[in-house]
Amino acid sequence: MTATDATAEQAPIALAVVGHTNTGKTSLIRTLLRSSRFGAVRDAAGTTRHVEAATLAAAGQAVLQLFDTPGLEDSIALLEVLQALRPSGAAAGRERLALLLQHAADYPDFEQEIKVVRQAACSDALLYVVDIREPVLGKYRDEIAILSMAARPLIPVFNFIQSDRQNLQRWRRAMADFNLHAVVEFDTVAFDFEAEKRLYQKLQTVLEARYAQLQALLDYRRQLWLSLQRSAAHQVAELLVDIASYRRTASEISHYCSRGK
Ligand SMILES: Nc1nc2c(ncn2[C@@H]2O[C@H](COP(=O)(O)OP(=O)(O)O)[C@@H](O)[C@H]2O)c(=O)[nH]1
Ligand SMILES: [Mg+2]
Repeated sequence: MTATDATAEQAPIALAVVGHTNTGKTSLIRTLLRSSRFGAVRDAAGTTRHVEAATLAAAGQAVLQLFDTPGLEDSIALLEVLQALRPSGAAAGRERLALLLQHAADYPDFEQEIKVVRQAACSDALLYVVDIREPVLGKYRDEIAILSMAARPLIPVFNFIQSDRQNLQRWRRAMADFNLHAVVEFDTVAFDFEAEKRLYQKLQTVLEARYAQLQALLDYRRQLWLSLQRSAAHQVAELLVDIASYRRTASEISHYCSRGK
């Protein structure tokens, strides 16, 4: 291994969080950060307009850099544009994206989408967030076709999983058609650590060179989660003891009763 490889392996892993608008991309990052201050979350299209970054660290060492991106809005038209580009080499998808990025100024209608594909092209892996309440529409298939051109590992993250298990099966089958079998179920609202753990484990399988870094993050986050749970249990226990030991004298009660009449 060269010195450059060793340095590269220590660098944080860049993860682009991508997907259609309003699927919960910003919410996913907020959940991972345990912070409601990151970005803006709203039940409306186009809330995130620019790429924003956040870092997850283990014991002071930055491990993951999460890049929140605007929603892909018009993937059908963008895929047509990309397919009309005629690259000369064998790596057609990557070259098509490179051509689009080189000539970004010629495509003002795709300003948002170009921000997304630019980030995708310079990330180590992509988390493709899906609102599984939606049917598997052509525009979502086109999003995956575009993102695949970045030639980066892509992990679908199924969000809103509390809603409809049947749709989840449909989404699983659709992803399998794209050869995407390493998927994650992650409800950003009804969340537990198991989902976060699985996300890191899936990343370990697609980014093998980063296995140790991700394991350090997983172990660290598990400790954090356990201490959060312990302090929550402690507070609940204190509340129960306070309630159990609460006393009010009979004269006080009769005083309240007579005032209530
Ligand atoms: N019930 C539920 N609501 C969610 C979930 N994820 C996101 N939301 C809501 O969906 C809306 C869009 O989320 P946001 O994170 O802004 O989506 P983005 O446009 O992809 O960044 C917000 O109102 C969120 O509160 C989830 O897992 N469950
Ligand atoms: Mg957003």
